[in-house]
Amino acid sequence: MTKLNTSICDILGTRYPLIQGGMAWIAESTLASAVSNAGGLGIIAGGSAPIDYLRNEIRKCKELTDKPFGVNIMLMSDNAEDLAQLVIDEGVQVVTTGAGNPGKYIAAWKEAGVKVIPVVPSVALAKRMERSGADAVIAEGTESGGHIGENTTMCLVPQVVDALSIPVIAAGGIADGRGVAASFMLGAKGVQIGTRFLASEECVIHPTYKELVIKAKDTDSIVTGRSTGHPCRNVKTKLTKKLASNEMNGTISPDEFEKLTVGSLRKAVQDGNLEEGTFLCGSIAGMVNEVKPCKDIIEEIMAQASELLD
Ligand code: TUI
Repeated sequence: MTKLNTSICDILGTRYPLIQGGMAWIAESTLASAVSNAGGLGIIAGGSAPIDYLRNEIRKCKELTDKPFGVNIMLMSDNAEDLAQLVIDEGVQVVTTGAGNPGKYIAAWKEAGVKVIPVVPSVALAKRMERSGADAVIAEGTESGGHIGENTTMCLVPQVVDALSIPVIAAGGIADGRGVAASFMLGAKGVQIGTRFLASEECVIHPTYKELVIKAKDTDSIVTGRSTGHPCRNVKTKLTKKLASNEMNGTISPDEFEKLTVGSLRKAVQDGNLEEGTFLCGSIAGMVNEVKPCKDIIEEIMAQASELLD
């Protein structure tokens, strides 16, 4: 059986080269510890949460696993600087970042011995991250859920691999062993998976959210927020269809869009509110059809990838 033990396992201190996506409002200590206990790297999402919430989740995760786990810093958050310091103070082993350039934090993280793995949507930012001392990068294609760049996983990953000496982790559109094997063929040394874990037993989102992901077909994701410069991929619902079409025909201004969507992810995750919630998901949701424990998800993915790579 092909060993999937790569340089990413050495950097993360994990059995498998697999990182769980840092999904804001979703990825907390229950999910992160389940992924870490199953041999991947669980991630707690900082999102735009208050610092006390994140500190508490980090401490809970330490109780739930003795394996390494990480924290995602969402750089558009007003309190990103405080959260960036918190991961140092709490001795978190790995930090991933999203929605911006984490350059100004990298030296302090490295000094504290934190492994730094920024999400990048382009070769240009990937090169800057390597120069700034990142340990690896996550090249995330537009198939991903949430805030996205323009390039696809298939095009982005090999170009980032060619441009960098540090290892590259592929993300966007990966939910089974075929996606992992394909990522390896593109030169990636690991994968980040988000949407598949939405339909895990340990993911503590509203049942309506899980049901939407499980029922989604291949054509059931939609991008909103293009007019604001912050495009986000969601489950297609009455609300997201209306938002996208209003943006397209100019009947909603960026300001009105922001007003309508503020707090909408929380409404999806906690309340399952179909009228006002935005249910972020990747375009691979069509392939996610069953809720399972994280351990089963990870073992099935890795066994299939290993067999294919053989
Ligand atoms: O960050 C994500 N996914 C997210 S963050 C989020 S919360 C949010 N909600 C609404 C608007 C904005 C954020 C929900 N989902 N994925 C990682 C990711 N990072 N995707 C794209 C990027 C990215 C984009 C631009 C990373 C760096 C970047 O750099 C711009 C620059 O400053 O060079």
